[in-house]
Amino acid sequence: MKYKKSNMYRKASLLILMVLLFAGSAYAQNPIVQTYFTADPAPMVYNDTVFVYTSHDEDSTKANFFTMYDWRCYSTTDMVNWTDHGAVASLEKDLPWVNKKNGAWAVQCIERNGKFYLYVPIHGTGICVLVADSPYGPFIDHLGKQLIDSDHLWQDIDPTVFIDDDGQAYLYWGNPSVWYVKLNEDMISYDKSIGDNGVVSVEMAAESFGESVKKDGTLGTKYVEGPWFYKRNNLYYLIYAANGVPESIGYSTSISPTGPWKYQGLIMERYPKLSFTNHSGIIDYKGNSYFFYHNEALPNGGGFRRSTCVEQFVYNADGSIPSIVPTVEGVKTSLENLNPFKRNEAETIAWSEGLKTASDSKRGVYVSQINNGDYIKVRSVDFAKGAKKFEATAASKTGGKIEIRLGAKDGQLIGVCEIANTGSADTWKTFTTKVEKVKGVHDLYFVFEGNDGELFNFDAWEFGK
Ligand code: FUB
Repeated sequence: MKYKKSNMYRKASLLILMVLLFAGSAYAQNPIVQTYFTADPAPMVYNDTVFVYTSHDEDSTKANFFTMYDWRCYSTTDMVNWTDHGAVASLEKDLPWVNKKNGAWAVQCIERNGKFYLYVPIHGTGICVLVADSPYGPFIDHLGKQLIDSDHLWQDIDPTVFIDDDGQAYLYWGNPSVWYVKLNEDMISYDKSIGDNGVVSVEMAAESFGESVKKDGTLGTKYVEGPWFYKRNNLYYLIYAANGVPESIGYSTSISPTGPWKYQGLIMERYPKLSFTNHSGIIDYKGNSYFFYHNEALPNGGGFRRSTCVEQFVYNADGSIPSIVPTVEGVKTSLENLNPFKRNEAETIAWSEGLKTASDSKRGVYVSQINNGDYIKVRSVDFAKGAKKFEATAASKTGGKIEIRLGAKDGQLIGVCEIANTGSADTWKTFTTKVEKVKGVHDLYFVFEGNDGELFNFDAWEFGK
């Protein structure tokens, strides 16, 4: 009886936990991108902005395996509204010498002296590096060949890069072991005098990466793939996918950038709706710490259709990382309010349903595939002493409407902006409407209305006083 009761309580608490973790919620913030399947998040803080570079799982998976052609970029300054910068590099366009058009796996970008270095693994081919003058690209392949081509082929994936205080940069990578090189200052070559022609193989010891028993009964370590290398308060951290498939996230620390590493335990365990892989990145931003990972929770999601998520956390006093639980709610509080009295990109989104984004060379990225009932939520918009009018830049073959609402998809309606037929889906015009005077901070909803089919493309919006 006692057992039954406690079992019942356990089941009930588990159910409540599941509902809290994964039920659709008005406050859903995870995954942070709903327009595409994005995996392997690699955050970068630059100029007071967080950029997240992601790999990209295609909507339609080929041969029941990873189907990945390009790498995408998103940015935020408030940790809840994310601006889509589109695909910043692709195998087809930027690495034409690579024979395969699939295999654009986990990426990381880093800035050095005003240049941006994008380390991209191509599954089965090695790791390349592309260089740009801006975090948005265009990223150029100056080498025309792999940076890392160590004959580990399948294993040469998941690069992570870090520049130490003394200026020495390190590139770690690997599945199912870890290797590193010491990058030269140009960031596109490395010191060949150490290890095996420059490539150092990290000793995969149980005290460094935790002990695990393999399927064949032999002993190995918990390390699988997806390393993320950084330093905080003079301690070096290597976090990584651990524990076999489905993957958990574990971590090790060292007082030196090249080890020896000491296994510290798991950060994120396996949970339902996480995919069979997990891949993480950690940053400190505006005094807070954030843990990025991926799940498979979007509609039609799966192991090969994953989605980037983020959770805020607090380091323990001794620098250890607490156990982090994946949530739907994600980051609870916006770090700053959004100013509606300037041009805002329509692709700056806290949450959306039914949409995609597209881009062209003149407009950049815009919101596309808008159908009746789709919507965009933008969080923490500060209308200050009041907005009186609204304008939207859109292009349409048919026309439609934008309902402007506050607080919820069916919240207070403050105005309706009619989008007329502009002649084509890339003929852009600005449409204006009066709105009920709004004051203070609100979550803003754009709810799209119209006939069947695609209504219009939406590039930007702005309120007026
Ligand atoms: O996204 C493809 C692969 O899945 C990554 O390289 C691994 O880290 C795993 O997330």
